[in-house]
Amino acid sequence: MTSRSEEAVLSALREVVGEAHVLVEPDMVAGYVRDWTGRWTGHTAAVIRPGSVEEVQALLRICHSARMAVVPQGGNTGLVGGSVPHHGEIVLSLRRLDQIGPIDTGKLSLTVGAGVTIGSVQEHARRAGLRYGIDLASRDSATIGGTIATNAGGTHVVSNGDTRRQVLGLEVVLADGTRLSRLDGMSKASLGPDPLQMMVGSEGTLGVITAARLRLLPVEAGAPMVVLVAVETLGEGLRFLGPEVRAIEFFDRACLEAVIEHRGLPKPLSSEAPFYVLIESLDPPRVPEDAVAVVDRTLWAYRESITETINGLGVPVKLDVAVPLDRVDGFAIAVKDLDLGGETYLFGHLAEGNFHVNVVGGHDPEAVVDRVLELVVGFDGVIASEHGIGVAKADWWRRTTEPAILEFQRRVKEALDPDRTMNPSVFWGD
Ligand code: FAD
Ligand code: 2HG
Ligand code: ZN
Repeated sequence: MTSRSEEAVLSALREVVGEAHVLVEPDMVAGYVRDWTGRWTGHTAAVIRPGSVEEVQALLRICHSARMAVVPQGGNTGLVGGSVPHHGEIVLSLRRLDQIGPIDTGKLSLTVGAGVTIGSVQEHARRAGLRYGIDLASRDSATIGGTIATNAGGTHVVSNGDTRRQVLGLEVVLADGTRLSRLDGMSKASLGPDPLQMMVGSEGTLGVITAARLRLLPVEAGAPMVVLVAVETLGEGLRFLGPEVRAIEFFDRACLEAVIEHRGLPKPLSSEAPFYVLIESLDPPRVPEDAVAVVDRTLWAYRESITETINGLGVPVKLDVAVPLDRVDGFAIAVKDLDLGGETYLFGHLAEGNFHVNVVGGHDPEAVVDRVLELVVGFDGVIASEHGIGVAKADWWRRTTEPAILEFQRRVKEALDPDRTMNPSVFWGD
C-alpha cells in the first residue's frame, strides 16, 4: 500500500474512533509491536483502540475494503508471537472493550467485553460468591478475548477444564464487519454446529472477539490447602492426583534456584530434589507421611514467578508442549539431554502432561524449536498445549497436522477471510 492510500485509510479509521485512539508515534506504539518475551518485534502504521462493537465493525469494514491486514490484540501477554504485527499490520487493541455485565445468578454466568482482564472477572465473580474457572499468572493483563482466542489453560485445568469449557457464548466480528452474536448464556443448547465455538483457539485469524458469556462456578466450602513436595520423578508426583485436587503443578530444581536467587524468596524446603510438585487441594492430598513437604498458601509465589524470573535472565525460547502421562519422566530426561546450547528450565501443569520448556542463552531459536518439537512428536505428544501456534510453531503446525484436517482449516480460513486480512502470519505464515 502506498503511503498516500495508507494515510487515507488512517484518516477513515480516525473518523471512527477519534484522534486520541489512533496511536502512530513510535514511543506510543512500542509496547504493542513487541511481544512479552522480547523475542519478536514488528512494526505498524497504527494502533487503533475501538470502544464498542460498532466501532470494531466499522474499522474492519475499512481495513477489509483497503485490503489492509489487522492483528487483534488483548493484553499482549501471548507467548507464541501471535499478538504483534510482523508485516506492518494495523494493531486492533481491544482493551477498551472493558464492560462487565451483571452476574446472572439464574444462569450462573456473566457477559463481559473482550478487553476485561481475567483478574477483573475473578474479582467480580468473587464479590458475588462465585468464581471463574481460569487462573494464570498473567491474570492482571491477559484479557478474556485473548484467552478465548488462544484457548488458554492455566493452573486449574485439572479441576475446571480449559477456556473452551468456560465459554457459553460469544460476540464476534468477521473480517468484512459482519457481527455474529450469541450471548444468551444457556449452558445446554443443541442448535446445530456452533460457528462461535470455532473462534475459540482461532488466535485472531477468523474474526475479532468483542464479548463473551462466561460460565461461573460455585465456591467450594473451606479454604484449599497448598502443599509443596520434593520428588525424584514426575511419575511420583502424578500419584498425588485425586478427585480432591484443584491444581497440580511442577517445576524443576533450575526453576526453584532461579526464583530463590532473583526473587529473594526463602528456600521452601530443607532438602533438594530434581523436581517439586505444588498441589492445591480441598482435602489433604495423598502425599506419603515421609515425603519432604511443606504446607503454606504463599507457596504459589514460587510457581507463579517462574516466567517473569526467566525473562529477567535473557530472551527465552519457550516451548509449551504435552506428552502422555506415562511418558513424562522419559520426556523430562530426554529434553535435558538435548543439545540446546543454553540453560533449560522445565515446569508446567502436571495433570495434563504439560511441559513449559524454556531455554535461555541457547542455540538459535529455530534450532531449539526443531530439536524440542522433534522430541515431542517422537513421544507421541502435542506440539502446542495451551499457548497456541502463533508464528512460533506455524511451520510445525502445518507439517504435523493431518492433511485432511489442514485442508479443512484452509477452507474455513478461505471462507471467513478470503483476503487474508485477519492476523495473516499466524498459522499460515503469510
Ligand atoms: P494477546 O497476547 O493480546 O493475544 C494472543 C492471541 O490472541 C493473538 O493471536 C491475538 O491476535 C489473539 N487475540 C487477542 N485478543 C483477541 C480478540 N479479542 N479477538 C480475537 N483474537 C484476539 N497461558 C496459558 O494458557 N496458561 C498459563 O498458565 C499462562 N501463564 C502465563 C503467565 C505469564 C506471566 C505470561 C506472560 C503469559 C502466560 N500465558 C499463559 C500466556 C498468555 O497469558 C495467554 O496466551 C493469554 O491467553 C493471552 O491473552 P492476551 O489478552 O494477552 O492476548
Ligand atoms: C505458566 O504455566 C505459563 O506459567 C507460562 O503458561 C509458561 O513461561 C512459560 O513458558
Ligand atoms: Zn502454563
